[in-house]
Formats: sequence, structure tokens, C-alpha cells
Amino acid sequence: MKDKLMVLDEQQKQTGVSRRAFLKTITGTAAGIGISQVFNPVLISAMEKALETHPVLWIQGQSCTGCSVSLLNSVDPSIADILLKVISLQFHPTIMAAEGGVAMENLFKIAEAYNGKFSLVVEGAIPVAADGKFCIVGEFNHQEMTMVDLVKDLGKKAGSVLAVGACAAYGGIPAAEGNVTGATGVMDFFKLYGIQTPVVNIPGCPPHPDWIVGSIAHLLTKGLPELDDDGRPVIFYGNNIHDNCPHVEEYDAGEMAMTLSDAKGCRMDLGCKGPDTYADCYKRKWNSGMNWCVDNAVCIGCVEPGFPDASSPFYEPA
Ligand code: FSX
Ligand code: SF4
Ligand code: SF4
Repeated sequence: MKDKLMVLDEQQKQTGVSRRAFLKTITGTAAGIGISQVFNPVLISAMEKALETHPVLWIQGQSCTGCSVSLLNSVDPSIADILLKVISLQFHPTIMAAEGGVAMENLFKIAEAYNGKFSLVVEGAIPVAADGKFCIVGEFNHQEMTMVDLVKDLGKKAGSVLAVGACAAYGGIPAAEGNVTGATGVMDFFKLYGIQTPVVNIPGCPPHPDWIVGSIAHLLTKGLPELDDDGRPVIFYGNNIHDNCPHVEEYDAGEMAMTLSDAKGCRMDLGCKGPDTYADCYKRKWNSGMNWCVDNAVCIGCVEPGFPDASSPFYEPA
């Protein structure tokens, strides 16, 4: 143990990162996740090395920015700790200071310098209709760039891609009925253009900050996490909501809630989609572990590929 602490002290000298703060960050991230393997002390140095060698570039297409807001809501570890000590986030349209041509030049410079190594985060769907013109993301070399151009270019150069949010993973809200933009998720987009880069889906509308941070940390330290048939990390999306719900015994006994304000009773008759939904919200909970959808409303299946059309209507009065 002493040796490891000395190594960490040495790292603090080199990086300016306080060992205590860093360990707190890592421990905090692991709390309740059940993936403590990812954050064991031996891997801390790998994580710090990844800070220098594996930048993360975050781009946004058709999104409400809710996924970024969810990440910014991360409390333990704090978003400051995440950005300074876990993820080397080199491009993010919402939070970076740079803008316009300078930001775009920097984006491509980093992608070139770390070709095959950086992780690309895509937030939001990619509109492929109308030659991609529904979403112009910037200018590079005096040429307008669409989200289609950007994901094609960076998607090929990236070592891995994280499709963050229901929209980036499966099309989500922009791909719902009535969509005229050709809103497409990353995996389908890659199939369309023959891009082979591995993709990890982190669905949710928005996804939990732990799912985002945990998946990036796993990628940086241990490589691709085990994925289910829908491309989601099993560590976060491996269990069924209904099977683990605190109301499942009431369901078995046929005790149903009649309104959303009923504290007791299963919410299936009110439209709950827990039986068709796989995520760990029942134990991780939201807002720093304070509550989750089934406490206040119903599960609307926001992590599932058909969301939102397949889970509409979300609420059905009993
Ligand atoms: Fe989609 Fe992200 Fe839903 Fe919004 O930005 S996953 S609409 S909550 O947040 O892309
Ligand atoms: Fe299943 Fe939803 Fe009822 Fe919980 S409230 S037992 S998830 S149907
Ligand atoms: Fe999404 Fe259901 Fe989890 Fe709520 S409980 S965040 S609707 S998967």
C-alpha cells in the first residue's frame, strides 16, 4: 500500500493533482456502481496516463444538451474533478472557452495528433436527410461542416466512440414519428458509411452522469466494456428495472397505485415501462441518490432503442 501511495505522491508532484482529492474522486465514482474493479488503485496511474494520451472530443448534433447538463450535474465526483483528473476533455461546444474557427481548427488538430487514440463522444442524433444541411456545426478551411461531415471525419479517426444519450445511440426524440431530418444514431450512421470504429451506446434521455463517466473511465483504463445486444455496457444496463423495483412484490400481489401521488402500489396501470427496460436506476437513483422516476412518476423506458415512440404514451391514467 505504501508503495502505491508513494507512486501517487510522485504523480501529484508531476501533475499537481492532490492524491487525496484524486482518490476521493475515484472512490466516489465507484460508490454504488458495483464496478470497483474499474477504479482499483492500480488503475489510477493508468487513468492519469490516459489523461495525457487519450483526449476526449465531445461533439453535438440534434440534441437538447440535456446529456451535457446531466454530466455537469455530477456531484461525486464533482464535474471539476472529472474534467481535471479523470477525463481530458479537449473539445466541448457548451463548456469550452474557444469558439468559431479557432475551436474547429483545434478540434481537427487534436484529432490528427491523436489519430486512432482519442475517444469521440457524440451527443444528439445525426440528420442525414437534405445532405446533412439540417445541422451545420461550424466551418473548417472556409467550408461549412455539417454534423454528417464531422461524424464521418472524426468517427474514422477515433479509437472509440461513445454515443451519449438516446438520440446519439438510437435516434431518440429527433427520430420520433414526424421526423423529416433523417435523424440517425451513431451505430446506424456508421453502418451507412462503412465506418468500423467501435461504438459504446450510453442511452438515457438523459443518461445518468455515472453511466457516462464510468464508461469513459472503463474505455480509458480497461478498453471496451462488455456490451449487450443493443451496444450498452452491461455494468450499467444489465438488469431489468421491474425485476429489481421496490414495488415488484406489490405487483405480484396485484396491488396497483391509482394515482402518481400514491406512495404504495405498482405503477404498471399508470403506464410504467419498467418490465421492458434495462438500467440500474432502481439502485443508483438520480440527483445524487435522492430519488428516481418510479418514486415520483413512472419509468418511461428512456434507455431502450424504441424510445420515445415505443414507450408512448408515457403516462396512462388508471
Ligand atoms: Fe437526446 Fe441529449 Fe434526450 Fe436531450 O443532449 S438524449 S433529447 S435529454 O439530452 O440528446
Ligand atoms: Fe414494475 Fe413499474 Fe410496477 Fe415497479 S412500478 S413493479 S417497475 S411495473
Ligand atoms: Fe429512464 Fe426508466 Fe431510468 Fe427513468 S427509471 S431514467 S425512464 S430508464
